Amino acid sequence: MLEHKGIDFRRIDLMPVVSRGVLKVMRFPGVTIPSLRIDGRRVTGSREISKAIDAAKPDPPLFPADPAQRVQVEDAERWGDEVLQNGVRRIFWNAIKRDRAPLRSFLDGARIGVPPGMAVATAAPIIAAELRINGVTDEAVEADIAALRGWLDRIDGWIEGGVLGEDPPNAADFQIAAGLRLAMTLDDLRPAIEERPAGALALRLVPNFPGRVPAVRPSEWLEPLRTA
Ligand SMILES: N[C@@H](CCC(=O)N[C@@H](CS)C(=O)NCC(=O)O)C(=O)O
Repeated sequence: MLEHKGIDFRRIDLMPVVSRGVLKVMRFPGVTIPSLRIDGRRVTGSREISKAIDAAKPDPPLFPADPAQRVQVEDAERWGDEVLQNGVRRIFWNAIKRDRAPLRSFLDGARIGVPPGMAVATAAPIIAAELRINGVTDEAVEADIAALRGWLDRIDGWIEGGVLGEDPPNAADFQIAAGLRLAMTLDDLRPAIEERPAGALALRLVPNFPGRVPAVRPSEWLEPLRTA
C-alpha cells in the first residue's frame, strides 16, 4: 500500500514472537506486525494501517468515496483479515510443523539480524509459540482446507461484482491479495488458486512474495480442493 501510494518508507523485519516484545518496548498500540509509524503516529494492524495511509496521502484512494461501496470494501477487508488470513496462517504453520526447512525460503530479502540458517535451526520455540497462539490443530487445518474453495468463490464473486480487482486497487484488494499470496507459497494449495481470478489478482498486486513450501498434506485432506 505504501509503494502504491508512492510513500517512502523504511522497512524493519522482526522475527515472529520476538516482534511482540519489540513492539511493546517501542510503545506501539498492539503487538502484531505489520505496525507502522507515520506522521508521528504509531499504528498497529493492517486495517488501521490502510486508514492511516489513506489519511496521510489521500491519492490514489484506498477506499471508494461512495459510502455504500466503502462499506462493501471495508467488509471485504475485514473478512480478508479475520477469515482468510487466519485460515491461511493456520494452514501455513501446520505445514511448517511437519517440516521447518522451507522457512529459510521466506527469509529471502529479510534482515532479521541473524543468518537465515541459524534462524531456521533455532526456530523450534517460535514454531511452537505460533502453533499455540494461532490455535493450529490438525482438525482446524483440515476444516480450513475444506473451506478454501468457498473462500475462493467468495473472492471471485467480489471480483465479478467490482468490489475487488478495480483500478485503482483498494484496501481490500491488498488485504486479500497478501493472504492469497501466502497461501500460494504452499504447493499443496497453489494449483487450486492460481488458475482463478482470485489468483490472478494476487499475482498482479503482489508480484513478489518470498517462500515456498513443498506439498506435505495427506492427500485426503486436499480432496475438497479437487472436487467440483
Ligand atoms: N492482518 C493482520 C495481521 C496481524 C498479525 O496477526 N500478525 C502476526 C504475524 S502475520 C503477528 O504479529 N503475530 C504475533 C506473533 O507472531 O508473535 C493485521 O491486522 O495486521
